[in-house]
Amino acid sequence: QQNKPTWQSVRGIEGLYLCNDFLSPHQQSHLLSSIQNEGWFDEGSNNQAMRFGNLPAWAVELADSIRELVLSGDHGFADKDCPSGSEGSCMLPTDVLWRQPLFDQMIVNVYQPGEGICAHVDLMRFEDGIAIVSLESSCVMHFTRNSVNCGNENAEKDQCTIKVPVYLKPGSLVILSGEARYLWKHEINRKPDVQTWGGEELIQRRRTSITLRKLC
Ligand code: AKG
Repeated sequence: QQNKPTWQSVRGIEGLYLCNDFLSPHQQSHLLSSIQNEGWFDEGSNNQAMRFGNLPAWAVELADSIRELVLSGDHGFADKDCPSGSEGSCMLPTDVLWRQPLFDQMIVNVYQPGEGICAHVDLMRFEDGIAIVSLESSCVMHFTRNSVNCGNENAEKDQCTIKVPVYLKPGSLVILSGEARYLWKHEINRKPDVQTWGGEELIQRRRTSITLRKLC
């Protein structure tokens, strides 16, 4: 029996929500076989697949379960911790939550040990409300933002940047909305010594992620 999924917000990053136990091990295997059956990665040289418009049935199912989870309202946050416009559902503004379809663009990324993704804010051609599902390997995703108090041009670059690590387990779901989506960059640097959590270096395996977005 799978525990009831629980949400966490990330201190200091408005609009970043993490559900660590979103998918059971069985659901994770089902997703991985669905991806494998698509044949996108049969040639070992491919590490990314992008789909626009109608998504495969398994991805629509995944999107439905994200909406259901956000709607279930069991987030445990005080209203003050939910962005305005989210009216009780907290993790996503109501207009995002009820748009149809919730997502019409998907990227599946496959990372070998040592591989990651550079710091970026997702393109403005995508609407607010982005979901990232992690599979196979844990990793640390870093979020960075320039400090608003850093107007002094002599200040060291490091002093100007706020960097927040977030631990992503296989089966976890991240929602980026509002500031987390528009003002914070996210990156995964899997070079040795960077992927540590609780003082321990993470064991790196192949990692697969599914990113779901909606075109403007
Ligand atoms: C992207 O494809 O833009 C991502 O940020 C992917 C993030 C991930 O792999 O977890």
